[in-house]
Amino acid sequence: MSATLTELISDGVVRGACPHDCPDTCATLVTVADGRATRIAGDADHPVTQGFLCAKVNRYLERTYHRDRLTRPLRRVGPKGATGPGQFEPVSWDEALREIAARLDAVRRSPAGPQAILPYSYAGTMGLVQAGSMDRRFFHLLGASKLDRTICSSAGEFALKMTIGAGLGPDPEGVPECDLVILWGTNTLTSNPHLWPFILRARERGAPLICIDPIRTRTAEQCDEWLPIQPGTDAALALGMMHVIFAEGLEDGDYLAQHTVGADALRRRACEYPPARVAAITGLDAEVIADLARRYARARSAFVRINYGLQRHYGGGMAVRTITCLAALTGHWRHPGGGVQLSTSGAFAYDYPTLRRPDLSPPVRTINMIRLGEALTTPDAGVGGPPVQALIVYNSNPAAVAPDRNRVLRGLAREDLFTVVLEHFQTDTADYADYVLPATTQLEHWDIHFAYGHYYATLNRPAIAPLGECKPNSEIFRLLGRALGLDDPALADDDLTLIRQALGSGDPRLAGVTFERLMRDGWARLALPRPYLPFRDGEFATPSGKCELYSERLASLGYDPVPTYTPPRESPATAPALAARYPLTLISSPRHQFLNSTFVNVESLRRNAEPECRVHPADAAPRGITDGAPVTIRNDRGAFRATARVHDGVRPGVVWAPSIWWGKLTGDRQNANATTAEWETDMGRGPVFYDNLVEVTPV
Ligand SMILES: Nc1nc2c(c(=O)[nH]1)N[C@H]1C(S)=C(S)[C@@H](COP(=O)(O)OP(=O)(O)OC[C@H]3O[C@@H](n4cnc5c(=O)[nH]c(N)nc54)[C@H](O)[C@@H]3O)O[C@H]1N2
Ligand SMILES: Nc1nc2c(c(=O)[nH]1)N[C@H]1C(S)=C(S)[C@@H](COP(=O)(O)OP(=O)(O)OC[C@H]3O[C@@H](n4cnc5c(=O)[nH]c(N)nc54)[C@H](O)[C@@H]3O)O[C@H]1N2
Ligand SMILES: [Mo]
Repeated sequence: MSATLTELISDGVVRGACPHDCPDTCATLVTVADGRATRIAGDADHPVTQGFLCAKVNRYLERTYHRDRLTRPLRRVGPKGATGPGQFEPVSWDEALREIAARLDAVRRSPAGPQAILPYSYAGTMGLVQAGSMDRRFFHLLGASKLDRTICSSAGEFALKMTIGAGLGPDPEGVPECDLVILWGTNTLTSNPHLWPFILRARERGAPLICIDPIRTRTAEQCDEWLPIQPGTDAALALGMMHVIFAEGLEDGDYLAQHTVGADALRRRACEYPPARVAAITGLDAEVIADLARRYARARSAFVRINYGLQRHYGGGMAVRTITCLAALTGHWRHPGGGVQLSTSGAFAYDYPTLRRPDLSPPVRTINMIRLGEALTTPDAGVGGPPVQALIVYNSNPAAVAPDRNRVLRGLAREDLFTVVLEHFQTDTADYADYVLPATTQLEHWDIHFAYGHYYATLNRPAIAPLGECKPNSEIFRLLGRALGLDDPALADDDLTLIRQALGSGDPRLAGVTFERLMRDGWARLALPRPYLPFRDGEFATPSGKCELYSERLASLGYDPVPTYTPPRESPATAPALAARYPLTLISSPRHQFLNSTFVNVESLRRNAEPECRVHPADAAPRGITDGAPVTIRNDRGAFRATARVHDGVRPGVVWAPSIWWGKLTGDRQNANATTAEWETDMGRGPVFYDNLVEVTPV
């Protein structure tokens, strides 16, 4: 593989893809001189990237050439979890691979068997080569436990599947033509900034911008209206809107009749949610709710962007399902920009089965990644079968990002757990590793990307040679496979072969999206109209072919088949006894300058920053919290410290701690996940990071 890799690297401008977990998946241009990357920029010709990168990825070279980059394999010599010099010693790749293989082989051959080995990965890179092919083949052939990768989007994905059949939504390129924008549980300017220019064009043509968020984020500040909803109550708001729409005959009867099933059942359900009741649940005025419903229904083409904020609560799945039904009620799917967008990834018909080869796996148990703490601290891993004895982490930093952090750390600290971490940096997780293996960054390896906020495929070409002894994940798994004596030909495919396999599904949406074209242009639009209106004529990807307002499948799975409001687990209204001790809801959504826990160690992005917590003046005063004072945020699961920012840009009763800090880079070595729970959402087994009651006290 390295032969093709080096042959294709040369000075000049190299086309790539931003690897990060973000809807925008930008097309990048990396300038290389004397083998060193000197500049990274967004491709001005790409219709969504439009020539700019975000605050973080503009610093990608600083991150890549960071003095702390891991460049050699390391073996632990100090105690688990400690940090600093003398913790690890360098070893050769040969030694590291041999020793890791011997340990994994011993687990595999023990009575516990290969299921005692657990992979742990998420979306440090979203590329299919480095995050969804050779890794999977390796673990399947090993017979390791499977990981349910739920930590971000599974509640909403499941809800979309049950309602519209797939992760499809309005094309951003149609957004300028919409006449109303609702940013619902999303901080667009921080987490999806390349959507913003399209929204501004809609506003220039007269579309008002409404933001529904308990926090007055930088996005809410830029909108025309901010509706500070009580967290976790979005489904109730959507049902209240439906109530008004049906009661006033504002629905699109034609679209309902032709392209939905269950309109009558939904109408009956909506009857149960008059604005006065919804006002009591959501904390918004009844008139505001009715007015929102009327403006939404009277719009010809309203663009609703839901993102992940409203999914991080117990009722997150139902919330996504319910809001998604609004667009069918009003027929907004008919027009450019109209509809509800959560994801566009369902259009990327790459050949996932060939990449991942699920057929190579014996029947094994599955462990939900958001229950890592339980999996590592329970004899049967919480699901039955052997305890987890070996953990292989890549593309993720669970010691910082997983819920119930203290339990996760207790698990990672187990002396009898063998842990390998593939990383760029010595993260909180890497501090618990027995071996740390240095991985390449996006500048140093091949990959191919889908997107979840637009309809363009992107190729990533390596711009520079791997730093030091770094290797791509794909290569590390090939080498580990060889060291373990796994000789299946599936482990022999090189990275370019994997890319060609991804493109080889034969699906018409990939027509013309060829390797050669991607090599030339860097990116290509899927073979879809521009803008793409996925449900203009119905054609939903559900069993009925319609938008399933009533879902047989949900009924058979034991769910309410009709959209409903599922309250949060932890809120003053639903858990009054708990709220008497912990009255505030903590939202730990992304900090503008970080990408989950990535970039936290990049100095220019952390300059002068410290963990912060926004508290409303009405909550601060009775607690004696003053602006700038250190506070402790706690509940029964744990505690962390932050500096209070007393600020009216948050709903009273809600506090905001922008995240996700590395524990080791804070004063108390903690972060917001000390307080979050391992509960699963109503659907999709997703996390409930923001369904989290706490108390805040001055230190
Ligand atoms: N800069 C930056 N960009 C990112 C990321 C990052 O860490 N940093 N992370 C990336 C990833 S992995 C993801 S999943 C996305 C996430 O990005 P978003 O989907 O935007 O999700 P969040 O930031 O989790 O939440 C968005 C907003 O939802 C609000 N919110 C919380 N609870 C509720 C609720 O119950 N109802 C409503 N209406 N709003 C609520 C929060 O206050 C927050 O402002 O962003 C991606 N982009
Ligand atoms: N409290 C709280 N917790 C949250 C969230 C929240 O909003 N609040 N958000 C949740 C969400 S939405 C998500 S998606 C998860 C994200 O959780 P993770 O997917 O774990 O994301 P990151 O924290 O960015 O960690 C990714 C790691 O992968 C590494 N990496 C990147 N590229 C490569 C590569 O090519 N090879 C290897 N080996 N490593 C690589 C990076 O260096 C980084 O340390 O966190 C979740 N946790
Ligand atoms: Mo995410």
